[in-house]
Amino acid sequence: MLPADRIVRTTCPYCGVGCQVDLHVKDRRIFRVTAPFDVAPNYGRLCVKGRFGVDFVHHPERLTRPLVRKAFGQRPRQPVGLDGFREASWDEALELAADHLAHVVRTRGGDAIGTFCSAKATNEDNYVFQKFVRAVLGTNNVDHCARLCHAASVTALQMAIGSAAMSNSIAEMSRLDVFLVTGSNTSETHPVISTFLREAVVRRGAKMIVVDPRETEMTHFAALWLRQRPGTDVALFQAMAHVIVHEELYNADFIAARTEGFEEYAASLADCTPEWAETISGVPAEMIRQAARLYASAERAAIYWGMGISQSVHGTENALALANLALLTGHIGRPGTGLNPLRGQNNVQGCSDSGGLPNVFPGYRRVDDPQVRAEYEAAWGVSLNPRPGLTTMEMAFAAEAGDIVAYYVMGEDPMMSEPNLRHARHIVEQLPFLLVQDIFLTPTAAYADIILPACSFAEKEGTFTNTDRRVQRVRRVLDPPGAARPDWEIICDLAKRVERKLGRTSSAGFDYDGPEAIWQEMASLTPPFQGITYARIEQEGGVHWPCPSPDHPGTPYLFADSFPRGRGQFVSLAYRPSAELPDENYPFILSTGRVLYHWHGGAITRHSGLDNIYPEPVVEIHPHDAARLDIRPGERVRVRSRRGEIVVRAAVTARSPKGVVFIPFHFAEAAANELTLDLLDPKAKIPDYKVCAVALERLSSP
Ligand SMILES: Nc1nc2c(c(=O)[nH]1)N[C@H]1C(S)=C(S)[C@@H](COP(=O)(O)OP(=O)(O)OC[C@H]3O[C@@H](n4cnc5c(=O)[nH]c(N)nc54)[C@H](O)[C@@H]3O)O[C@H]1N2
Ligand SMILES: Nc1nc2c(c(=O)[nH]1)N[C@H]1C(S)=C(S)[C@@H](COP(=O)(O)OP(=O)(O)OC[C@H]3O[C@@H](n4cnc5c(=O)[nH]c(N)nc54)[C@H](O)[C@@H]3O)O[C@H]1N2
Ligand code: SF4
Ligand SMILES: [Mo]
Repeated sequence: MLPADRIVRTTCPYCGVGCQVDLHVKDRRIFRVTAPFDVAPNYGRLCVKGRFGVDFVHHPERLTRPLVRKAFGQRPRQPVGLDGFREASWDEALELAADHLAHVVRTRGGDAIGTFCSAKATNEDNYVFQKFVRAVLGTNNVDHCARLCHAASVTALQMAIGSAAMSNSIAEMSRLDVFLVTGSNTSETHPVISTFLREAVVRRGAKMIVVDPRETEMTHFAALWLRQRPGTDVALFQAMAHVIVHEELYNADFIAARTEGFEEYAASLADCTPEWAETISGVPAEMIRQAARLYASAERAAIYWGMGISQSVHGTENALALANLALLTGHIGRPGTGLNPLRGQNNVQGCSDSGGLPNVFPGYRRVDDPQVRAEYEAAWGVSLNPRPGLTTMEMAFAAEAGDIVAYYVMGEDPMMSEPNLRHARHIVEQLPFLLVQDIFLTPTAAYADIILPACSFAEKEGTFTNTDRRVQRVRRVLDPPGAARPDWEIICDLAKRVERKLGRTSSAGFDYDGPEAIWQEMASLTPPFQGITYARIEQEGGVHWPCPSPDHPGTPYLFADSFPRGRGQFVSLAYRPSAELPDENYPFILSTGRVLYHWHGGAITRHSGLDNIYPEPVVEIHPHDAARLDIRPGERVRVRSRRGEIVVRAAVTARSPKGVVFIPFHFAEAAANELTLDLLDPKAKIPDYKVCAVALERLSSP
């Protein structure tokens, strides 16, 4: 083994588990990744991405210079490769970008600009990003991929209890008693968490209930696996609630002390019998009863969920159905109980916490609350726009209508991650100005007028906040490639130039010594962070917010005494079918999602060694359906929806149920989002990535 020049402790850049890693560096290359065995949250464990997937930082295609489109200003804009851009100095690129943004602010107002911050970037990057957007551009149009992710969970939990963060810590997982996992392919998407969950089952005899249409590694460890038809969760969970009410398995003391709306809600369940739910979901009524009894009569029971719940046109109702179960049984507010939306990106929790949302400042304080706004106006020395901004998909629709004329996209790849890509592309082709800040030339950057090259996690300092609200450090291990700069530094430079061009006499403040100073400013304005400092993270490895003062220990589990909204609110629900169901022309349900080795649009994993392990997309087809269509394993198949088509090879497997095909959305050459539907959940504005209708046709032999 080579002796390392340096070993630097930092946080894995992939998923929300937030594993602590030691990067071993020799001759300016990371040649080995290990995990400290004595540190939370992973205690020595890593998945394949953390262990072998961080080599993307060394990829020769990393962006190293600011780039300006050669055909600057031509419409419709076409996607171009590197040869469609010319290199520019930072000064030229930022002046040009600032000119365009300032021009829009002057002529149309800041609300004509749409911005996307990044769940891949640090808290500090995102704090200055939203500060720039609100204080300089004068709009609240700032959002990020959380909208395409747990938006429905957030909306539902706000309604039910007033806070959307995961209630429990990762540390509690291996001591669980009974727990329900639904809509989460945990072993591929939160792999280290899945090892703690499985440990609870294997070592401690915990009982896991899995509710998922698709077979995953988790289903192999389940005491009960309820395999519902996609999109039928509300019926199934309402029936579980029906059983709990009718068999009087609910927690009357908890309901009386800590909830409201029980009577009305209980009455609304009258017709939601397990037999009714069986006709809708296909899950045998008896299994629904067993699941209800197991969950309700446990001493402690927790619920974990992912995108199968959230990414639906009735995602808010799905998540409310789960919240109702926890309120009925009082399985919340004690260790080993609770409601846990597993957060996906390394810093999606932190990006939201740091104000990367259209309706709130950092710490979820509303932009339309005059008192809160006054605090920020005083701190930043500017007057602020009181109107909540637009969400991700609303910005796209506003751009289509011509109400938004410029986009600033930092660390997101909407031309891979948004639904119905043909439509999404059409919007971007017409957009007057597109500024992208990324580490690779992504399908989105290919449309940019100007590309700003950013540092990756390995080249900058800062913090990420993982899924259990633990604020952890990101440390610089490498020099930036070429002229790339940390995101926060780029934003500050751009912000000052826009301020100058707008003729502002004083600045909202973009001169920071570094990320620590940014953290201090954010924490001073955000009560739940006030006890968290870099020095403390250094000592403790990480601190769970809320942590309101330096002597506060941090909060690993929430809601011990009360909910942020006071009492927990029961919400009556009605089952509604999915927005697009199979028919004669499009006879299959398409479900999209993830595989272990890849990340979203593939920007980073396809520039890593992981791409050799899983080099191409497949469509999973049930053997019964494959036989009917005469499709053999490995054959090329055309998959069509009302919106587009792609060609992929067939993987014949019973993992997905009959009539349902699954395609991962990581591959630009056959992007699943060419097919998906851009209808939204009316409350949370999240699209349905889990149910749309497609047709399959065999093309040829492999
Ligand atoms: N390897 C890898 N890991 C990742 C990511 C990645 O891209 N790659 N992304 C990260 C991000 S941002 C996120 S949000 C998480 C997502 O993590 P997950 O939510 O675990 O990821 P998905 O693949 O979207 O899987 C969703 C699950 O929902 C199930 N499902 C489908 N339809 C339904 C339904 O109607 N009801 C229910 N109850 N379930 C259904 C699917 O069968 C699948 O098991 O993963 C994070 N981790
Ligand atoms: N069909 C389908 N579509 C989906 C989903 C699905 O299940 N099915 N899931 C949705 C979900 S849950 C999510 S979260 C979204 C994710 O959607 P996106 O957030 O758009 O996807 P990523 O590919 O993670 O984009 C991150 C970008 O940041 C860049 N990057 C990495 N590190 C840095 C950095 O430090 N600085 C900067 N500036 N850039 C950086 C990467 O190169 C990449 O281009 O996709 C959504 N889309
Ligand atoms: S589980 Fe998540 S945080 Fe941990 S190593 Fe894997 S991708 Fe990284
Ligand atoms: Mo996500």
